[in-house]
Amino acid sequence: MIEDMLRTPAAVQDAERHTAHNYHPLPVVISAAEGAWLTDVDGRRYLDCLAGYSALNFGHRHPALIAAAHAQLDKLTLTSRAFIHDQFADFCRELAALCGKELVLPMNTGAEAVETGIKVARKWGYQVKGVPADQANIVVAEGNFHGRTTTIVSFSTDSDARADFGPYTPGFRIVPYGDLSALAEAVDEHTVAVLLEPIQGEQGVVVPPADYLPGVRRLCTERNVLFIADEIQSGLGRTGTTFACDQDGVVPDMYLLGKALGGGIVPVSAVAADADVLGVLKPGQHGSTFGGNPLACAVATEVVRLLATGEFQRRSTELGERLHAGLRALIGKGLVAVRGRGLWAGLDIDPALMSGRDACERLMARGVLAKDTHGSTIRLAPPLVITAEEIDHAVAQLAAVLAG
Ligand code: IF1
Repeated sequence: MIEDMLRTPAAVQDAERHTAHNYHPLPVVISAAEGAWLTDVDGRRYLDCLAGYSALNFGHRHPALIAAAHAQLDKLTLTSRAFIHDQFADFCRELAALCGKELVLPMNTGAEAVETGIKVARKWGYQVKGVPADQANIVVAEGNFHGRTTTIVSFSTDSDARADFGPYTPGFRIVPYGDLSALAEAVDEHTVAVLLEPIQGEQGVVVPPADYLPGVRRLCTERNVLFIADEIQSGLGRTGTTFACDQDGVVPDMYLLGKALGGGIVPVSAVAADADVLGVLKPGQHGSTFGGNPLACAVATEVVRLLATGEFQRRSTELGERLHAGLRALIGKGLVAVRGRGLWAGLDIDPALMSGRDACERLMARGVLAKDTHGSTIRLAPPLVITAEEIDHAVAQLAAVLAG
């Protein structure tokens, strides 16, 4: 029974006893995983429809990624950037090629990539564009999620993410997402960058109008402003193309990457851009202890090679059509809206029926794990190794939950 599944097992109570409560996880304790499937401490299996918020695009413990990690663990794991190591050149060259950019700056978490992008854009603004000292502004979108550092939450419009973390970092302007005229209005001679998610993940997998990203690209080119695309969640195959920007034929000046770049094994993030942008950084001006470490590079290079085959992008496109067709059939049967691209969907459940959290708890009782974003919205983002039959199974469980 659902009640049995949702009682707080001892293992959950134990995990929660000694930690800050900055999350409200589903009452499940995972002990093993493979591909698209998770197993909890009691041996129950769940289909993973969150994939670590798109950090597990290649599934849990992809054999090629695990092999790359094992091989590197037996050789060299960390040098710091004070020295060079033999995994670094391949990682930077192959990731730069995947992005069509000249240079890569490796970091660890997505937020670090975002912070790096902000610092590089500001320095580029002062040293290349000629913006007066400390006058740079960056335009961002309402509903953004770019991480949780104090600078990043300074421009968040989510009160939970922002409240009581002041004083806030200045230099950011917030405009409605998808509104080109508001963006044109906000960009002035001191604007150094526009920072956007090509599809807003936490806001509920919000896809902008078809002319938006091309319009942003044109505006940034015309006004000599850097277009920074945060592809940390939307990138690396999730939407059916390598980058979400590819869907609209748009190439940003800077890609921010993370999550799946680490293969679901190690935290790896990176900024990719041409030398006229990333070249503003000189030794001693930016860095990180673990950024670009040998283990991270070995795994991430294998991730880039998996993406270079195009297999995961094809799967996301083809299986994404199956997923979205199945979900659209539920509109009017408990769903009020479905958004997304590829194997990424935001579902608005009729609020009169249940909350997103309720739906996720009921899905858990049926062996499917997903995550609500806000209110009665849930996101589905399974590993790209999911099969057609597993997609049908997940949609069937959702239909049963909605049918009560
Ligand atoms: C949490 C959300 C998702 C991101 C984009 C940068 C980052 C993220 C587009 C920062 C991270 C994570 C953070 C995690 C849950 C998850 C999340 F719910 F918070 F908003 F996916 F939507 N840009 N998103 O999505 O990357 O520093 O975390 O590596 O903080 O709860 P990070």
